[in-house]
Amino acid sequence: MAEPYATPQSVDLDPVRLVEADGSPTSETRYSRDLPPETLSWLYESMVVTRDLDTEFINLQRQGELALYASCRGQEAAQIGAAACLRKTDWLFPQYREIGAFLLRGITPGQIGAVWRGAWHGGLEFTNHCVAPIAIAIGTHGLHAVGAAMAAERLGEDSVTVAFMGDGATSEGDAHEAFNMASVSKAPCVFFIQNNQWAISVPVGHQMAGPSIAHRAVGYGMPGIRVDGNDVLACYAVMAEAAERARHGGGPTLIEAVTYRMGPHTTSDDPTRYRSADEVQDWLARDPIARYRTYLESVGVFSERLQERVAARSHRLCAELRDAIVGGADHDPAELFDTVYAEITPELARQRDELLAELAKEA
Ligand SMILES: Cc1ncc(C[n+]2csc(CCOP(=O)(O)OP(=O)(O)O)c2C)c(N)n1
Ligand SMILES: [Mg+2]
Repeated sequence: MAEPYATPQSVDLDPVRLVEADGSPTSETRYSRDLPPETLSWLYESMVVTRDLDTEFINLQRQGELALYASCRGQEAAQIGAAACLRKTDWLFPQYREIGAFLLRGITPGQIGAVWRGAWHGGLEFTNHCVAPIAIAIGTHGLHAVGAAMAAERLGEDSVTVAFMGDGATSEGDAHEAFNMASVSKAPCVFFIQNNQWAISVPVGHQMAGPSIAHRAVGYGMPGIRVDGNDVLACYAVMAEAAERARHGGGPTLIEAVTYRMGPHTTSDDPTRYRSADEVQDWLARDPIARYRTYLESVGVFSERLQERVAARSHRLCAELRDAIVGGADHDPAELFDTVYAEITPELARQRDELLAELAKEA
């Protein structure tokens, strides 16, 4: 007789929400809003600092200091909520837009800036903070996250891995291999899909025929959950639950954080060519930071002192970024070849020598 299959999961289309767009608490009871005041303020600080640094990145790109930048404006709650409840030893596998998560891990603005300036090879320092280098090749890093989770388990570690992926990434074959592999091997991995409604100019509705991204989890036999990605407390609670399950042998979870990319895809994109001003306005009214600030005011956690502290940190980090980028020394391009393999191959050595010879001619 065939093995019995797992009982199908059901997925609620209504996202988990703890704070309404107007800042008032919802009637949700499965998840808790009760975090210590210091944690509540820290989440706020992290979101605002992320947004301010994001703006500085855009300014630097406009001033010709960076070729390209992908803004995370609008997605601060999703990223901060998801990353803040994890342990520092849990590995993050980012796509490229996760500035908030990078900052939470202690990656410096200059280190993030070097990646966007193309001055360093993909942010190798990120790995010192248990963050994999960014994955521009869409969808590939889901598999890395699953492999790392399976390895951690075999080594007897109780860490989890989190793959941050976009809605568009879930249209890639690699993502589905990752979902399946994670599920059948019960890997301690969480797929955190930021559904920001767009994959460059392709709306999410053109990418799948199913009811939601979270529903895809059903076919793979893992829990799928939709969460309001503009609600930092809901993202925190849902990720905390999924990470806990993964850490204790319960296998992977697919979380769909429903959010919005407020800016263009990257600084090279003009979104007015494919989306309406009304749509953008509609989402601006659901701004994750304004909503959370109103909530903090209502529970007596917001203060002038908090605001001043946040502004001072933003100022310091933006200055740090600017100092690192403008007139900052570039890394030695020869290093590009040193970290591909433990020992350089003859072909890479040939390419390195060719590059150095060309650079010497230019000097
Ligand atoms: C394998 C691959 N195909 C195509 C691209 C070009 N590309 C870059 S970003 C992107 C859209 C990704 O959308 P999504 O996963 O929703 O992430 P978002 O940019 O919205 O955060 C595409 C198609 C790529 N980088 N890699
Ligand atoms: Mg997207």
